[in-house]
Amino acid sequence: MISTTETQTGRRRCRRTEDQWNGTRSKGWQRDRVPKTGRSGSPDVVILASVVLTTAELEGFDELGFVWLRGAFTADQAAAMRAVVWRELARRYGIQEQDPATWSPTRPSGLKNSKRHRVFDPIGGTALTEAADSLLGKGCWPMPRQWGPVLVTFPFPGEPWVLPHRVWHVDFRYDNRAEPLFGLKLFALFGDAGPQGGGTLLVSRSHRLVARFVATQPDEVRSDFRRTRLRFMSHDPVLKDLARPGPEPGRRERFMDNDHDVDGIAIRVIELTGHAGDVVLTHPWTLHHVAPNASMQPRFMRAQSIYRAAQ
Ligand SMILES: O=C(O)CCC(=O)C(=O)O
Repeated sequence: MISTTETQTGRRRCRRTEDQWNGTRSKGWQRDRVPKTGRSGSPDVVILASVVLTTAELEGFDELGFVWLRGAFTADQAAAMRAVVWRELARRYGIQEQDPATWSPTRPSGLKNSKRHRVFDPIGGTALTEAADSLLGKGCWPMPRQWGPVLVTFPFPGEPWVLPHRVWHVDFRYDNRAEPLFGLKLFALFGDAGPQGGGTLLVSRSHRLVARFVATQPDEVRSDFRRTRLRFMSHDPVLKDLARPGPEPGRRERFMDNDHDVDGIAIRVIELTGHAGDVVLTHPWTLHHVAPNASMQPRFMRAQSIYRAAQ
């Protein structure tokens, strides 16, 4: 768990402390929060006013590289967001919600009005704020001014779903220090996303692989984003295989139904399926990839990086 402390010089410091809470009763993302111990006498420990993530969730984030905030905003708020986006899709592309024949291009871009529309403000509500406080420390990260690109993926008619290979990536620099946690990547679903319905693909535990790999690289390599990405993806046979063009029989099952051992770290590809209003926070070094949509419905999401404030 992370709390904010004041140093003797008065500078704000964000640090991880031992767990002080045993919040457990789940009601959507909300939980009862009961302080177990209070060591306010210690100069390094400040009892937080509220903490949303349980110990298990924080441990899950450390282990797997992501945490789900189910129902971080409401279905009605998500519906209002989709309405704004459908209006802009109609204006820019002539796309009509009720007519799938008009759902082209598959990944419409440039949805600038929707991007800055205040209807998306609920993404930054209490659930997100408290979870990011738990992970980065209260007061240790600025709230983004908007929620990143509006990512719509329409179904690819008649095309089978295949596990992609080309651009497994992270969005944060490799020359960050691994500790303390230097940011979060947020994925906010504002429409339901079922299996093979365009949900982003993540490699669980990949943040640990990246951290281990970059620690072996000289500074001049780590500061070269492209070079480090290529070196990382080719440094192990499993990752090489993931980045190799498919489809091939069983590739999806191989990577998504089984763990793969990469020198003691068991990775697996998972799909971000969920409901409108769900938010996923990932470690900044969690490897991910855009996915095809083989369902009948568009996938609606926003994705944004959250950065730790400079200390
Ligand atoms: O649209 C998607 O699912 C992929 C998003 C992504 O790769 C990113 O935000 O970095």
